[in-house]
Amino acid sequence: MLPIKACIFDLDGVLVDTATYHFLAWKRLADMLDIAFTLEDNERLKGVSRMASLDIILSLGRRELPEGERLRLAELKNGWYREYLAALDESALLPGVKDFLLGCKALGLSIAVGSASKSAGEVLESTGIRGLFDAVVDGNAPVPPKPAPDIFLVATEKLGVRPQEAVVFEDAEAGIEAALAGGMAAVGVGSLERLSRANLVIPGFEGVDPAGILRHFASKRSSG
Ligand code: B16
Ligand code: MG
Repeated sequence: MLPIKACIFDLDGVLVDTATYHFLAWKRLADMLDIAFTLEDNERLKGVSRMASLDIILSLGRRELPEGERLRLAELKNGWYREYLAALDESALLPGVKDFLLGCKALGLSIAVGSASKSAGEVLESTGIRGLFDAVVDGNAPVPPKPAPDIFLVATEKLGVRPQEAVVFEDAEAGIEAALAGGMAAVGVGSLERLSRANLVIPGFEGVDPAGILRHFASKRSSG
C-alpha cells in the first residue's frame, strides 16, 4: 500500500465556519418562498453545488420553477451569503485548523483545498490561509460537482500525488462519497452518525495531531 503524501481539505464546515452562513442565507430564501427548511434539511445541502442546493429546497416545498427564476433565486441567496463574507477574518477559522495545517506542512505533506464553492478563493484570502496551500480547486473548476470525485482528483493531479496517497477531510456526506469514489482515504469532520461511511471520523481539529492521522492510515494499510 502507498504511504500518505497529501491532505485535501474541504472548505465550508471543515476549515472555516461558513457552513452557518450558507444555512442562514438559504433559510432566508426558504422563508421568503414560504418553504419549511430546518437545520436537519440543511445537512443535505452541505458540499452540494449552489443550483443543486436550490433544487433540494424547491423540492421540499414541492415547487417547480423555470430556469430563469431559479437562477434569480440562486443569485439572491448568493448575494446574502456574500454579505456575511464581507465581515470574514481569521477568527472564522474553526478551532485547531491553523495548527493542523502547519503540522501537515511540518511533516512534509502537500496540502490542497477541494471545495464546491465558487467563493472559496475569497474565503481563503479573508481568513489569511490562502498562502499555506499548494493547490486550490473550487466550484469554478469545469468538472462535475461532489459526489463525483473530480474536484479531489484534480487536486491530487495539481499536487502530483496519486489518489491512494491522499487523505480527504470532509464535513458532508457528498464529499465523503466523492473521496471514496476517487480512491482516496476519507476523514469525516463532524458527527460519526452522519459521516459513518468515512474511514475515520473526528469531531474537529482541536487537539488532533496530523502525525496521529498518518499513523492511523499506516497501521490500517499494513494490516490490509
Ligand atoms: P457557492 P464546500 C460547498 O462548499 C458548501 O458546503 C455548500 O453548502 C455550497 O452550496 C457549495 O459550496 C457552493 O457554494 O454557492 O459559494 O458556490 O463544503 O465544498 O467547501
Ligand atoms: Mg463542506
